[in-house]
Amino acid sequence: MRTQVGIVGAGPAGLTLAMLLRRDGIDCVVLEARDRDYVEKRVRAGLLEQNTVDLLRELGVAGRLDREGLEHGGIFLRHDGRNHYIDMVGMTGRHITIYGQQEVVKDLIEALLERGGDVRFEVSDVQLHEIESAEPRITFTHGGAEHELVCDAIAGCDGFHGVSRETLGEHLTEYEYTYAFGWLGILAEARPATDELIYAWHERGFALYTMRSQRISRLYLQVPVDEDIENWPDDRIWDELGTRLGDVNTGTILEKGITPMRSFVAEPMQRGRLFLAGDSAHIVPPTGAKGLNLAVNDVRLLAPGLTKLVRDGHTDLLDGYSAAALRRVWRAQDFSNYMTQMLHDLGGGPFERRLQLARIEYVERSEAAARSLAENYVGLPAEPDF
Ligand code: FAS
Ligand code: PHB
Repeated sequence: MRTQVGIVGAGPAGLTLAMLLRRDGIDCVVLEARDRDYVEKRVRAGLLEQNTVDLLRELGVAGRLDREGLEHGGIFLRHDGRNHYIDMVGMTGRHITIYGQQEVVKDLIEALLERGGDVRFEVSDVQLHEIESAEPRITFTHGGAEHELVCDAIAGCDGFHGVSRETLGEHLTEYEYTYAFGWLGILAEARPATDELIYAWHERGFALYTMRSQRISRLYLQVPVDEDIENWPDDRIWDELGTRLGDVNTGTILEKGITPMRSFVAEPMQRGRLFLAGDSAHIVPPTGAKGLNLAVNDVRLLAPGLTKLVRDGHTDLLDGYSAAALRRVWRAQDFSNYMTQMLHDLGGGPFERRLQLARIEYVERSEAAARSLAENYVGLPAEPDF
């Protein structure tokens, strides 16, 4: 088979890229290991920056987002039983929107297929070949048969455990930082007791109150990284959330799981005709809610370069892709680390805990500190090279 851009992975990065390329009349095929039902039900992120919402609107896939998404103007920082409001729209003019990642993925798949897009689910044995040639190839198995896809370029949007970064192996410099704790996250049939997110500093550890709708709450607790979910029966989870967050509405827990926390960046995000985007190149701790938004930002920067390559064979735009994407990746790494360091029990003892409270109180008191947090949280404006 022949296509112009081969895309590995049907997550937010791969699907948004396919929409951008098809809008430019560029032919592409998306290869996804899981089945459609699985990727449309996989619970992950839930917070969209203004840039991400703007791009989804521009692509004409924000109808349901605009109807069902919850637009927020700020967040609460909580400690010592008090909530302090950070008025982000007041300070930046920009909003964040709560809308589940699986809903974004569902909307993108529906729109892509409606517009004649080519998404192959349940592929396996994906291998990338001759990525340094002008005709890189992808071999894979689908429907019990082996296939070969010849492309002008390949986009590796297959997440942290995918095959794309592996293919670049020794050519990459990897930066990694692992936290000694994780997040126990729950999805619950319970009306959120807050209209906007609460990030809580508590001597027993961090907690986050977020939601998916007026009926569905999403809550997170800091737990040791090697914690066993079996040790957390539902009532213990609700007790601990109540202790750290104060007023919490309980309900049926629909889903619970523990996610490790790490920061990871692979550089450069391209080699030859293979371009990494999203979690395949970088992971951020979810405290800054940047994961999904960075994936979308990467492909916003990548698409024009791929279009130019296909149309006139020039790589000048693509040559600057990695540097541009990494500028925002490191900005997000720094911000996510800042939020994680300020709000979690890092195990450093009472002096460190007291320092954290001093940092939070500085954000509460100083317009400059609050504005810096706000502009990073809502996402710095999108630019051609950032
Ligand atoms: P994805 O991982 O979303 O998509 C990659 C796709 O590639 C997957 O569908 C996978 O099945 C497919 N794939 C993998 N290997 C393949 C192969 N060899 N062949 C074909 N297909 C292959 N971010 C937040 O901001 N807030 C959160 O609360 C949050 N929670 C998270 C919880 C978990 C458990 C995880 C893992 C991440 C979470 N994130 C969160 C971050 C998350 O949102 C990611 O940043 C986002 O999914 C990145 O999107 P993609 O880069 O498209 O990768
Ligand atoms: C979520 O809604 O899942 C969410 C929101 C903000 C975060 C992390 C997760 O920082």
